[in-house]
Amino acid sequence: MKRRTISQSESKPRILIVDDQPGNIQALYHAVEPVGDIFMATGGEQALAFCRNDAPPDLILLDVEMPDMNGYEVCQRLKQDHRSADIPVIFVTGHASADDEARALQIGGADFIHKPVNHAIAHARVSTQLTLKAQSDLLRRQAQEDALTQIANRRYFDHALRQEWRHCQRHGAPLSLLLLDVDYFKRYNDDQGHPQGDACLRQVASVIAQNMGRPHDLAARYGGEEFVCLLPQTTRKGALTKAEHIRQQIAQLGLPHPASACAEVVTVSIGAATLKPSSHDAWERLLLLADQALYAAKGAGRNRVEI
Ligand code: GH3
Ligand code: MG
Ligand code: MG
Ligand code: MG
Ligand code: MG
Repeated sequence: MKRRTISQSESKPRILIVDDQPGNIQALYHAVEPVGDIFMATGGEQALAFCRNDAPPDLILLDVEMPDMNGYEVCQRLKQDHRSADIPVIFVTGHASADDEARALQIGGADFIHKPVNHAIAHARVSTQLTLKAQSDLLRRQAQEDALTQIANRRYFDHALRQEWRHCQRHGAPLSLLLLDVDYFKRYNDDQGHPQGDACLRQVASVIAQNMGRPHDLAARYGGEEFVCLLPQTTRKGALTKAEHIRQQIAQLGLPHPASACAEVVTVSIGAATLKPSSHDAWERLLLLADQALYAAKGAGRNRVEI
């Protein structure tokens, strides 16, 4: 899953048909074309490559006998890669013994369609798998996304922080973190009302998310009116520049906040921290340093960045 954007658009499901014979692809195409957008691959390698791109399919119809790589191997490789492990695979095969079927299910296949393809059966089996996939996508999104702002939630951030800590440690790269807190937000709510407070948080979140420029940058709602940015392979200088840019853009939204004691508009204070992860150190320290910097930013008058 891409970390930056968790929400998928509500577009038609994408179905990948994999078969070395164009005639077979055609037969399946007519059966499943009403339920999704259809893509085709004529070999295993091509199918694997398609599943690694930015818009992987929601379902794969997979031939077993193919010259470059048989369907079982394709399925196994899909299931081993976290980018494609959740894509349901329906095997399409001409001569499946009970052993073949058992093997296909054991390696993670979701279902079977027999050749020659019966349109009604193919349509029904594909529809069932697409419904299950949509339900599991929705559950995963709800587990990872903050409902108010639609950026990543605290649970997802905690997971990503541990992962990026290990990744930066392996690569000897710096890891930066920004903690952002809206200034005098209790007064904002008291003054403008809670619904307006919610709208404000959405706009602040949107600015923060738009500033996540690299694929592994992550913006999350840390809780209440606090946000966090995880910036892998980012130096102290880079983190400061990013934080200052975000701070300015939020002030420039110009959301009126007459009750604020530090500005006329909604502002944030930001604590930044950078560490080179090592086995002698713990990821918790990155959060601690950023929290201390945030506390310093608040103490120094708010609407500022400290590191
Ligand atoms: P400071 O500048 O020191 O950060 O002051 P503050 O008022 O922002 O800090 P405080 O922690 O006292 O208040 C945070 C407020 O954020 C209180 C709470 O009602 C509000 N808040 C937290 N979550 C939400 C939310 O989801 N929606 C709205 N509208 N308000 C929220
Ligand atoms: Mg074949
Ligand atoms: Mg706070
Ligand atoms: Mg507070
Ligand atoms: Mg606050």
